[in-house]
Amino acid sequence: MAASLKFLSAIPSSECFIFIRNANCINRSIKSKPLRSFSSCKNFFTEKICTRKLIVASSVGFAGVTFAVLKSWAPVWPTLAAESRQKPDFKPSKSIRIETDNSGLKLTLFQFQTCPFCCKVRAVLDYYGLSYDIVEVNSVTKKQIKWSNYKKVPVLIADGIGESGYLQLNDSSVIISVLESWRKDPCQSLQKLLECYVVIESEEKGKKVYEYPNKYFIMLMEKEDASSNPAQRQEERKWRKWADDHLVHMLSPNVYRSPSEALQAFRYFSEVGEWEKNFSSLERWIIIWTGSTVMYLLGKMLKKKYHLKDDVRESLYDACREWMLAVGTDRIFMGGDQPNLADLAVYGVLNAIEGCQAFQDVLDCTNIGPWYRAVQKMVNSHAGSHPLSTYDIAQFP
Ligand SMILES: N[C@@H](CCC(=O)N[C@@H](CS)C(=O)NCC(=O)O)C(=O)O
Repeated sequence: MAASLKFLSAIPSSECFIFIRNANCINRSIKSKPLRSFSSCKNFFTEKICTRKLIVASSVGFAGVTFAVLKSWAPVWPTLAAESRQKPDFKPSKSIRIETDNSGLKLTLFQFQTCPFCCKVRAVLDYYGLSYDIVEVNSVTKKQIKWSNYKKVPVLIADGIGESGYLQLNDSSVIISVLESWRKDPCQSLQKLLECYVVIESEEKGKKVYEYPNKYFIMLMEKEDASSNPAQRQEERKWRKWADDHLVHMLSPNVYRSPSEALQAFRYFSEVGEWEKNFSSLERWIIIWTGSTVMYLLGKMLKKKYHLKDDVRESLYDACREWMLAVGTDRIFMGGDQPNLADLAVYGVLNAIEGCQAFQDVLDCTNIGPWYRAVQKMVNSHAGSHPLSTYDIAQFP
């Protein structure tokens, strides 16, 4: 059983698409220290998937081959709950350098390449033209985030801050809101801004659940935000939440709609996630074939859970059309002439499946294509970079 569940966690990115939010929290307690107080989260599947029976049933047939792969990872398993606090020191798998970036920030993103939450964060970092390093987390061992009590990705590290010498930001929406708040007023320290994002810790069926009730809010402190009005900010928050709570749930049932699509999706994830760096050929082969089979079955379960239409594509199309209706025809982006955080969130989530058949179908059957390409252009050209003069470097970070 443990072996089966562990194996399932070896499915990079696919796990992102089966993100299921815990709804009713009990025994809530507010912690004002957001990030460091986390006790370790357990494996995503063990804490998120309600119908474990399906997972076990699906996995059992693959136990033999899985065991061979897992054997070498077994020593890592018990240490996932370790409370280590030393500064993370990992060789980046990629460094994104933007010449015009004079923010003074030294950022490192711990991520899975095709996780929609990580894609959202990258969209924002790229759009704002911030340089950053990427550490690709091995989703089997998660050894790159072993130093952290928070066991999900994305995690963003800002170096050179505070006693420990680094600041850890967890949760894609918190990361994005902190960066946006700082961008609006770079004189505020990231640390201070992060403290504004209270975490609510609760327990559900014996498991820890963390929520950040104000994660979609931008902290303006005493500053006035002349670039938007309250109605626009409310709209932005609403659609950022929609991207996390609705759009993201369309992905799994769609990319794993049929066995052949699931296989194609896994091959795509393997390619863009550079699995050949993390896995041997045999491991990759096993993960792709076993993972796509399991995810095909899970996709069916998620279709039911989120009440998707019989033809799951229709639900995905509906979501894209709903978004385009919200953007309307009078503006290029929801943010007007420039994408706002809602544009970047929706773009980021869809970007995670760009190489999948489902994405091609969305382009063919909805009117979202021109908007998507327009955001992509803005993101890739770092159109949201600050003019150099607006930074007061002396104040950083
Ligand atoms: N609310 C979080 C969700 C992050 C999340 O679920 N990440 C998945 C990958 S897509 C993960 O790290 N799963 C591993 C695990 O739970 O052990 C966010 O927005 O960052």
